[in-house]
Amino acid sequence: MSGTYEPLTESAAGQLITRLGLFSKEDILEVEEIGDGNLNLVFRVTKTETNESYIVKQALPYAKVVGESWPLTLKRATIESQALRQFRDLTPGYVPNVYYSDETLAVTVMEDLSRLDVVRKGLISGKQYPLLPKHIGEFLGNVLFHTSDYAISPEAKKVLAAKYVNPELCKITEDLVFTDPFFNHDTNDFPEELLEDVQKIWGDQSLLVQVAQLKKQFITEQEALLHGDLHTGSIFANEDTTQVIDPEFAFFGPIGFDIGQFFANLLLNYLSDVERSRRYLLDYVKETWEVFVNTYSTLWNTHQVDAFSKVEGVLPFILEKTFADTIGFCGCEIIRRTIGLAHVEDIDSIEPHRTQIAVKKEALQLGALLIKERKKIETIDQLVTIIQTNTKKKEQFV
Ligand code: SR1
Ligand code: MG
Repeated sequence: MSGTYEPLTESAAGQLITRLGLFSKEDILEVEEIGDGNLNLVFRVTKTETNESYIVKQALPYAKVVGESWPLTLKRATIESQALRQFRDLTPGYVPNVYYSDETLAVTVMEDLSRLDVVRKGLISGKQYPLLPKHIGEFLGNVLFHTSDYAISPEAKKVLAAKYVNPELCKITEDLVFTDPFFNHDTNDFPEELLEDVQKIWGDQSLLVQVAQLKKQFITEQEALLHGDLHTGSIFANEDTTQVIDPEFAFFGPIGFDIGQFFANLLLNYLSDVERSRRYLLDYVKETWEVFVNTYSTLWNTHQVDAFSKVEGVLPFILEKTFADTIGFCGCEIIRRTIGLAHVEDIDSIEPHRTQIAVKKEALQLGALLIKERKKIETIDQLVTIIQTNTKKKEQFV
């Protein structure tokens, strides 16, 4: 089916669905480009008679958020469809169905999830998703265990990791999450009222040493298959369902990265509301960690293939390391979403402007604190207390 690459139009997206036999030639189709992310085209193709629909996602050969001056590999579409299928095999309830993928066209055809909310949008509007932490904790526990050296042989793991070599997308994260926000780089984007706080970050040598450690871990540790961009815009949900999408940044890396990115995006939403406590978001952080630990530990005790599985102290060592990494990666994500290239609506939409600035200052302080203190925080309850006692929200809502 492939031919040569060209960006799809709405009518070409509809024709693709018909050619695949998902709808017939007689069907009247409505096609809409609904992509609001940083990188891709996303079409919804709906059969008007029944309202059934499919999503056609296509990678563009450049980063949409910047423009054609930032070329980007189309291979990410193959990584994404491969990862979606892999995640669905490991956690069938939490990932949409992929019906078709084409490497040349950089296209993935998948289940339409528009019956659900994009979690970021829902959280901004004050909605709650009580099962989100359980579902994401189980998703993470399963994927991060089953793709690691503790579940598969070292040979199988290396063969699998080779399928997820994703240098260009990893470079984006290395630059945008771990490097640029910590230096005076032209990709950064922040209001002038933050300059003093930002300069404090750039000049904080002890912070920079810690960020360098985290960046080194991101680059060198191949613990398991990561989603690679697990923010709340990569998750759809309602009160009983959760679906993880968009793993084009997938690669083998340190497992705390996915958990930390998820926590950071919950916390940015937590900080964004200066009128209500949004305590439930701290409960989500706590429950996600607890469910992750339970899921991972159960799999460790029942599916471990490594000789060290029964040695007392090995699992706690892994979990302690992952916890510290999670907190550190969480801090980096909070800082980059506040002053780096790719922002989040949770805090960028705060009005009035002076409140937005106050929240952003708080986010920067919290991010730096988490990075620096990560190895001293021993339990998830301590983490929650530290977040509460180091943000102004505490003063308002206790
Ligand atoms: C140029 S891409 C900017 C950001 O969008 C993606 O969703 C990733 O988070 C990336 O860092
Ligand atoms: Mg994305």
